Amino acid sequence: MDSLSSRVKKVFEHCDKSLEQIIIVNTGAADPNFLYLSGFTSGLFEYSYLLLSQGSVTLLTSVLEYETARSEASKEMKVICINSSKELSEHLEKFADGKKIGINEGFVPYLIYKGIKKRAKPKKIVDISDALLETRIIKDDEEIARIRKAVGITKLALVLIQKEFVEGMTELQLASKFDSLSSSLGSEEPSFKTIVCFGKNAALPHHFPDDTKLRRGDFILIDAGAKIRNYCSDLTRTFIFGEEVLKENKDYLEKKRMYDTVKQAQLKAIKAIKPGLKGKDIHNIAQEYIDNAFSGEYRGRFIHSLGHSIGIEVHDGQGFSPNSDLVLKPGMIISVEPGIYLPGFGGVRIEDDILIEDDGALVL
Ligand SMILES: [Mn+2]
Repeated sequence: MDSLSSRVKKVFEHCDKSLEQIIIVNTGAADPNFLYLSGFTSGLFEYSYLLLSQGSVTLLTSVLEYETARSEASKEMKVICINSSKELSEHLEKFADGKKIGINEGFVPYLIYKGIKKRAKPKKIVDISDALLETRIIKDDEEIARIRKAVGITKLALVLIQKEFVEGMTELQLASKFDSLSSSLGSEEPSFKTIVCFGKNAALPHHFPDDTKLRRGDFILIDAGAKIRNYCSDLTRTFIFGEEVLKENKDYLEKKRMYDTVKQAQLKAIKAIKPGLKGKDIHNIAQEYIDNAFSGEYRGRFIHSLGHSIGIEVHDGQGFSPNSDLVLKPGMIISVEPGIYLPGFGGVRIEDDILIEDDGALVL
């Protein structure tokens, strides 16, 4: 991993030059920036504060997390155990009194915000969520290694799971088999709730598995991810169940054609990825391919963005969407997931995670 101070330095580089201090609060809902800037891979750190300035990183935490923090903290981080509300106020005031401070407004509940204002007495509080996103969207070597490992596990699980397909099984049963397979391959937890769709359910991009039974000729769509030390993967595969005996079936040919169209759209998009292009340029390549295939038969059936940045969060900020002005840069990891959805019939989505390099995209 980059040293902690270099991550902090990068965040400040993306902020307004007049910003003096940053306070990252981890409440009940973990702020991914807290994980990014602390480097911690264990512990909940509820209501802990990271105090960042150009030259220092200080953690204020409770006795509950103190030992975890001490064992995981890099040598650049000062860890302080807070035992009372009064102590918290004292430390916040010492850090921020009269200064301009930055917070990540999306993760600071109003109650905590008021508390910071009252306790720390800053001159001004500004939102730095954009600077945090801009910093985190470029991955360092340690982050890339973790995501690669997570991707490897999910990819392998998506191959091995095919042995488990049995006529009559339910989506829930297959989802549970997938999760246990993924965990046996080393996933620390699913990066989101595993999506399994049979048949026409595959036309619903975020269908949750239920007791729908698998029938011959059905689409099987699985969208799933693993987590390694806080970092996510996100992949999708679509299969046609019992494909080998379906060759002359009319629906089978239609399904196969949908699949091939999505696959082509994905290949074209991946091939076009280059630093300097914008997120929307890549989305549009896939969109136009799908819209124009087979005299427009699938026009308007690709109904979401082509991809999203992946990291600590499975949707780690921006990506390939119709309006994305994100300028592509080496070190970004983004999913590429075109799809075609025909309500009442089924759907196909194929998703891989790519790393942008100097000369194009590397499929992880
Ligand atoms: Mn995705």
